[in-house]
Amino acid sequence: MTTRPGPQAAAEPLRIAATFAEVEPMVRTGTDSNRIVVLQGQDEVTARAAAEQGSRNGDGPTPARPHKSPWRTLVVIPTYNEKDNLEPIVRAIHKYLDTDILVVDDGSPDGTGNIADRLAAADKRIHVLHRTGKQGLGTAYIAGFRFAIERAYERVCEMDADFSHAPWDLPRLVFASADAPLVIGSRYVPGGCTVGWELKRRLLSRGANLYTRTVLGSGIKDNTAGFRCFHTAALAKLDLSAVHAQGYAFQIEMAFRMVRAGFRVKEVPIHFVDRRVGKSKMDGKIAREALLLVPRLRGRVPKRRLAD
Ligand SMILES: Nc1nc2c(ncn2[C@@H]2O[C@H](COP(=O)(O)OP(=O)(O)O)[C@@H](O)[C@H]2O)c(=O)[nH]1
Ligand SMILES: [Mg+2]
Repeated sequence: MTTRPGPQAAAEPLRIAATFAEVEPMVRTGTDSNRIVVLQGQDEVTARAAAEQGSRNGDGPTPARPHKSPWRTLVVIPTYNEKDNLEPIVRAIHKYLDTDILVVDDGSPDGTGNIADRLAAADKRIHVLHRTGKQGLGTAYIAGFRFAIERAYERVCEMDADFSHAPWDLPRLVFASADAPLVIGSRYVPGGCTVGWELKRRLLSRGANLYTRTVLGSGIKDNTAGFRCFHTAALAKLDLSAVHAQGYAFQIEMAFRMVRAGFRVKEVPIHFVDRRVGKSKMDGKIAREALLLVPRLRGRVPKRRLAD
């Protein structure tokens, strides 16, 4: 399903959920997560007032204070030319979740790396990894995963810099990870959708997922999604040096490796919104990599149970 937010959607009243667990059935049955105030221990009057204020400011249903993750969590944000997005997304994340953040910048010509350094100098929860030249999303995430494993984080999340992934959905993913080593913010389960993408991009994403589902048969509905939360302990058991994909096929490959290793994968619905500013790095080369790699994964990825 693809929808555009109409005037009615904006006028919908805020709904209250006592916990993140209560949010999920609401979103599955059609409530936009930006209309839900999650108490998770905060008192209702204060929480509602903060969320209403946040919604008026265009920041979504901000909590009165950021939610606390039950686990030591690192959010990895890969960046390439995201100078107008990086600081706003980092601030937005910290409104919703008290978490560490790692920016993996590939020497962005627009100076995103300098912005990341400035943010890191001002907040010890923010870290930066500078790499030389554009090396692809996949290798950026692998570097982020290794950073998380080495520093004993319990959860590592993937998130784009461009506001396609809503900051209010990040704590949903983290809380949903209680019983699943991989949680995917999914556009293709009931309650999920894309907003604002042109037909060509919609068909490409739908086609890639139909193709992947048919070839791999792993049961995952949104294989290319880049909004995820992993248990670091599960990643540490995988052979990360064996991961082939460099571009977006990386997302397909990681999900498949988790399934083959016997880890539970859970999809929670999200509304994916087209990027606010800047340009997509999606190109023909990235699509071709996925087309060629997917059939090979069946032979390459070991079917060896690593889950307890
Ligand atoms: N470090 C790094 N980040 C990248 C690279 N390619 C894309 N990104 C980042 O990955 C995220 C997703 O890319 P984007 O262009 O928005 O892809 P789209 O949402 O599929 O159109 C954004 O935060 C990009 O800045 C890369 O080669 N290296
Ligand atoms: Mg994007």
